[in-house]
Amino acid sequence: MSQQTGRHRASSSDARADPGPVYWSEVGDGWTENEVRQRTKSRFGLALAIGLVGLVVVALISSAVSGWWEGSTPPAPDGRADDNSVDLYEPVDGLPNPDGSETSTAMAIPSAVDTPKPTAPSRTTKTPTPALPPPATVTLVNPANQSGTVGTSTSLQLSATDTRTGAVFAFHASGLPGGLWLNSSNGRISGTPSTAGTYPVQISAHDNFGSSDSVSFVWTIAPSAQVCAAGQMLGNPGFETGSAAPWTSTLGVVDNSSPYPARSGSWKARLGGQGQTSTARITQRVTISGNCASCTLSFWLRVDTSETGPFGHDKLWVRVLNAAGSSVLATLATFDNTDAGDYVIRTFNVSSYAGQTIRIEFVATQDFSWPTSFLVDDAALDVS
Ligand SMILES: [Ca+2]
Ligand SMILES: [Ca+2]
Repeated sequence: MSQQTGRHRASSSDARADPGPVYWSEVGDGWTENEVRQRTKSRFGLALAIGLVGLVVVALISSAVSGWWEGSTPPAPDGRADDNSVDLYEPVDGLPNPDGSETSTAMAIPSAVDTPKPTAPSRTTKTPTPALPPPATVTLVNPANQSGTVGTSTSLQLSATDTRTGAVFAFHASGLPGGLWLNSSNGRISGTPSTAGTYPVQISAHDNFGSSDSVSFVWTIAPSAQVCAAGQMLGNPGFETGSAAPWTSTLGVVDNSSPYPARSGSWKARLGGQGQTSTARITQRVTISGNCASCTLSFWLRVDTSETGPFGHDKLWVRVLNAAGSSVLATLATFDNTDAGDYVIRTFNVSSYAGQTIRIEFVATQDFSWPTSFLVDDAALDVS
């Protein structure tokens, strides 16, 4: 049940005036009926204090007002209970209204003066903030290390994914081997490598949302496939120039002296024969063609010696050194004074050095007495 309260509009100083209509709030102005009554009595007390004009009149007002309030629990004047309106109510008091339109009936002033109570403003629905699109994350697939060959066309397709749909990628690359280029739109690297080498490559993919990813890999480009240039690779193989080049030797190795015969022509390499402690050497650097299936080193060797015993005192080594001559890759053979005899061809398979630059070396040592001469002639490095 709604609480009904009222407020009196009449001026207490106008003792003879009709108190006028009463605003009858059916709901919610915070006054209880008793409070209204109490306020009315206070007004009555105030009128008593200031009004010596006439106790009778005051009493009449008091009587009228209190008479109305006392025991009066009128229905909603407009007959619409609990409609949350404010009604004007003219109590039956027999006094003229302030505007002279005294009515002595208990009729409610029609609800034409009803003023609907303002309703609480409805809570407006907050416009939802549009959801942020999901973050875009680019993942660029690492193509792993690549290899290629100079002169041989190649291609590599880059691939990227994005967490957002509708991504459009732009690819970039740095450090590509010469001769290769990247199509930044479709991510395809293609071309023909021009220079052998090892290339650290960095690639990246950028999407249209501002995200990117990058990866690195190594692209190794091998020299162009070589064809074996068949033939004999050594220069001045029979020493007939009368000097060492392109061999490199210690002094006096290239020799045409007698009684040490050449195997062919007039010249040969003579290592040792001094009869005192010494070392003689002759080497030649040579590059063996790649892709040669067969590589054979050969030379003719004659050993003349003054040694007579069964022991090797004076020696000859035939070796393969690296290009710089700083390390021994292989010792092909070792001879000594016990191998004394006329020219015999000696052959060695050096196919494992195809495609490399090596040094062929003959080196001989002598002990302190009884000389031994190692005569080398008609050397050859045949490849095919
Ligand atoms: Ca010769
Ligand atoms: Ca000796």
